[in-house]
Amino acid sequence: MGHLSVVSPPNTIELKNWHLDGRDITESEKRIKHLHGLFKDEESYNKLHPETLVYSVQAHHPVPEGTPGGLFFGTTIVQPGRVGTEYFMTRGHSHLNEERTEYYWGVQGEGILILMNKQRETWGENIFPGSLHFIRGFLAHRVANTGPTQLIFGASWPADAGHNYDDIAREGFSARLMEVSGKPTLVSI
Ligand code: PAN
Ligand code: ZN
Repeated sequence: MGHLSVVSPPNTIELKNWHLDGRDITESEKRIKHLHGLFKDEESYNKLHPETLVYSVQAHHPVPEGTPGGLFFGTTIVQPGRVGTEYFMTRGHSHLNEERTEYYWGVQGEGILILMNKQRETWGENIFPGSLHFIRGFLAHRVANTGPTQLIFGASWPADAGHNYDDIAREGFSARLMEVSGKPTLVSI
């Protein structure tokens, strides 16, 4: 970049599916074998092929993790599927820096953003193409795919948010999203 120069940006988004291209992008995949203990029905979990893909994430990290004022940007694809009657979902986390907020938005498919506050009250917001979700601070968040096709959503979060997976791994959310009488339903645990 130089004074008066006009250049192409280092990154692009494929607007059909929000696939990210360019520099500073990380990719990660979560398969059934990586998600021990996440789903309620262990018998059904053990019957699934360990390599079954559950979700994948691309994230653009233009500044180092922890940079005050920095922003990250990502695309998550959750595959359609269930473990027993529980929908495929992300692990879920709160931010280590608990007051840090985040935007999610729906790109493709249908799902539910599951939110839980510090009092362990849990609720959901429908995700659909064009839905916009502001995740307030202090909320644990996770996404389940409730439809027959891939669920794709975008996210942007502060570079100094950090991710706390331990609390959710240990205590879970206070409700699980299950199919009950053919409908996605938050069921208290
Ligand atoms: C998202 C999530 C992404 C995957 O980018 O990290 O959807 O979910 P888990 O991190 O819970 O596995 C985000 O919320 N970043 O803060
Ligand atoms: Zn987050």
